[in-house]
Amino acid sequence: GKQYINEMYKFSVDKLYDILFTESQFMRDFLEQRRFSDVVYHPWKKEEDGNQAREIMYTISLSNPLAPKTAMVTETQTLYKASQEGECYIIDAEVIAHDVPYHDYFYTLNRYMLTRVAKNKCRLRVSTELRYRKQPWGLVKGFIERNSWSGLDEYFRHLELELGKVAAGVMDTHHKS
Ligand code: YK8
Repeated sequence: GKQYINEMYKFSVDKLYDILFTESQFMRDFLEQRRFSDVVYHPWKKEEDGNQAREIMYTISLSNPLAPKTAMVTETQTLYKASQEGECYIIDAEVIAHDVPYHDYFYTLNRYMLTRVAKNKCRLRVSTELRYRKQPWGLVKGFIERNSWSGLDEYFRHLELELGKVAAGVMDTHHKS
């Protein structure tokens, strides 16, 4: 695995959750900048184990000569029941890129940990793992890893940059009073 973000922000943990995990203006703008299209959010649903899960679908555009120009992506997010409003949120996101070479071999698991530091201060940690459904041979594995890590590096560097621009109080939250 790899840790991509470990940052503090000067707003509440609930606001960070709203920014990243609701259909916020921030996310709309960010996904548009990354040229994600046809974004479809399915609602959160409670699972038997008490966690909540939802699916998000979108189309990404790629510039890799070996991949198609666009690919469909399914992102399944699980919000763990250990999460507590005002305190912490733990979300796993399993990301499957369809249509790309070797897509049936691997997927990406991103873990987001949002924690309260003070009333108007929070910390975000994001770590990532590549997971395999079938064991690829060495050459293919190297290929998958190189391409995935470079795409992930860029995505999270950009996300960190944009989050850094969010000032306290600029954005409105809607799930809180
Ligand atoms: C999420 C990991 C791999 C995939 C891609 C695969 C190419 C493979 C082709 C080779 C295109 C938003 C990535 C980067 C697409 C984007 C995914 C994002 C950034 C073998 C020839 C999408 C986080 C995320 C997770 C995994 C990323 C894919 O929120 O290289």
